[in-house]
Amino acid sequence: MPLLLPFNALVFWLSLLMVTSSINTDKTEEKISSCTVVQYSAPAVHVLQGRDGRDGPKGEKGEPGEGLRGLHGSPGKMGPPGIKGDSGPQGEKGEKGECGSVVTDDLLRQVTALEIKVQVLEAELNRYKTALILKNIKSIGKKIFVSTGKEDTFDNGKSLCAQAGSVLASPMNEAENTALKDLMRPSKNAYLGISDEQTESTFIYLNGGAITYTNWKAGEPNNANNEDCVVIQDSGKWNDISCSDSHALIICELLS
Ligand code: MFB
Ligand code: CA
Repeated sequence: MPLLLPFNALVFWLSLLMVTSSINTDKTEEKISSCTVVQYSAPAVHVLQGRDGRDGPKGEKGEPGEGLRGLHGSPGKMGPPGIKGDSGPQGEKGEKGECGSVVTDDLLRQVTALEIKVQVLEAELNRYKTALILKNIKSIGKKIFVSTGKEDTFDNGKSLCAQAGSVLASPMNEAENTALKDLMRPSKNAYLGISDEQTESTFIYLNGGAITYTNWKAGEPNNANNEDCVVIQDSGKWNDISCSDSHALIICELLS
């Protein structure tokens, strides 16, 4: 029984103490040889080996151990761009630039004068445009129809319009046809930029393209006496007439 062991030990030591204290230590050697040796043997107590006890309470967590150094891992993902570095050292001086224009006070005065002239011209142009619109101009879509106020032959009319960088008017839809009709008053007829001079009965524009819009008067074109040119009448209807034997109002068209 575990409790006996310490008790036995106590008895042993007390016994030993008693014996040693009863011995006079003056004659040390003689005494030692005559020491009564107390052979202590614990009563023969047959102590049975106990079973292992239950596990004790879990100990505190130990310090982390140092495992074996792992193998070198593969490179990780590209990290975010670093913060902007400091400015580098100043670069070398560049090549001399081309000579810039010197803006002098005189140049500024000239520019200002030109700006004033442009403004005057724009105002004058607008006045003429207003006058012409009231008298001889019709703007329709991308076209501007300008009446010369003159009556002439087909060929002379082509030349007159060409002098102003324009061509004889050719309405390509009802809106343009109506604008021409309104512009030609009080004339009775105005030449169009259309004819079948090249191929009888095949009417084409002056640029050679086949016509895409017509507004023939009933019974026309009748090619009476070989009529190869076309006029718009004050009704807005079309008629084929002679290109040279007749005179009609000349109306030109400009692309705006
Ligand atoms: C015809 C016409 C012809 C001439 C003639 C005076 O119509 O087709 O071109 O204008 O009138 C009736
Ligand atoms: Ca005719």
